[in-house]
Amino acid sequence: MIVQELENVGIRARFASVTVLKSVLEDIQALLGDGELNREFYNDDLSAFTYTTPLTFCDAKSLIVAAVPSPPIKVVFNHQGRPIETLVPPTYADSKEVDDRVLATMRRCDPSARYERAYLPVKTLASRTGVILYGRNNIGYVPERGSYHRLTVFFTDIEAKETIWGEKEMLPACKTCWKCLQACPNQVILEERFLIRAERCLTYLNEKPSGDPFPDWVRKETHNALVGCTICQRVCPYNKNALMDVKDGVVFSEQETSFLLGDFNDESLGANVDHKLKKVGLDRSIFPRNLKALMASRPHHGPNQPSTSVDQGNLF
Ligand code: B12
Ligand code: SF4
Ligand code: SF4
Repeated sequence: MIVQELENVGIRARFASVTVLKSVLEDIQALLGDGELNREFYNDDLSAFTYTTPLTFCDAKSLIVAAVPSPPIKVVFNHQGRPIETLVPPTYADSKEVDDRVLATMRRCDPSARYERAYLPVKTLASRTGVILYGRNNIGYVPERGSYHRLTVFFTDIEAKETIWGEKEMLPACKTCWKCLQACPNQVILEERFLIRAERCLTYLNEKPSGDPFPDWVRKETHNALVGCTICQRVCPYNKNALMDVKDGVVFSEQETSFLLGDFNDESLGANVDHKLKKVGLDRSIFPRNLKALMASRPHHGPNQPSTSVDQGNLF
């Protein structure tokens, strides 16, 4: 019933008993044991997951895993008399909105049940429950709908009628395609093994605090989004029918842009800037590094010439 209701609003979802948690932990630990997972990356990004029911919800019986379509967002900065249009890729801006949408649909269906957000490696769960297939780029693809989805997972006290817990599967289209591997600027996607080298991914580097400079081997022309990276999804033929309209986000004035670039130190702008950033799922921690890198990656437009409008071919 819940799965069908979610499907009716365009969300692919599956239930799984909480007994699968042990298996999720084993999947991650096996890669660590084999030495495939980089230890620093594991400590930074994966060590905070907890593979048990929460203390506040010990009698949770199952997990609901969901994939929700997520659009990219346009963010405009004004600098030296010209607008600079940038992109926030899918999944950054809408975490609360996505969770609220899934929760509202579940509550409408079963108001007496309890739901609590879970913090788990959600691609592994979504793959083994059949919500997604893995692309060679290691991103989750909803069959026929593509990769531009945010994944989320909730504990609930509803008993799972059946748990499908299959093997992780690759998108059949990837068997004869290497486009993402060829396009990745940082050689993150490999021929000889499935697991990407996440520690080299542009996203891993540009989500770090701004005080961490990009390593020298990152080419300046490869920066393509305010945070994250869209290259391996944009070149993917399986996504060709999944392109979404870019949603308008926020516009930063000349002063606010200079403030974010660190050129203009007037903390009275801080609250407004923070509010705008929050609207698109960001905060000041990635500034000025990412904006400077993005500006340096663009062809020069001349002093008063406006940049071209967001071109999906270039930016998304
Ligand atoms: C850590 C993390 C990162 C890291 C590492 C990414 C990675 N691939 O692990 C960094 C910072 C690099 C990153 C980057 C991005 N991320 Co990220 N990230 C996460 C996070 C927090 C955990 C992912 C994780 O568990 N990694 C650990 C590895 C070991 O797990 P895994 O990739 O699933 O690996 C499995 C497979 O390799 C499989 N496997 C092993 N061998 C084989 C062999 C075969 C044949 C097969 C099929 C499978 C298989 O086993 C592994 C374990 O089960 C999740 C959120 C969450 N709570 O889960 C978001 C998440 C995965 N990220 C997401 C996104 C969108 C991105 C970016 C596109 C950035 C962006 N937003 O623009 C890039 C994409 C980079 C890429 N090519 O994967 C989305 C993905 C949505 C989707 N449709 O899949 C998530 C789910 C966030 C969300 N809530 O929606 N991310
Ligand atoms: S670009 Fe090709 S290999 Fe990469 S995920 Fe898409 S279909 Fe698979
Ligand atoms: S997100 Fe960018 S850097 Fe990371 S694997 Fe994809 S193309 Fe490579």
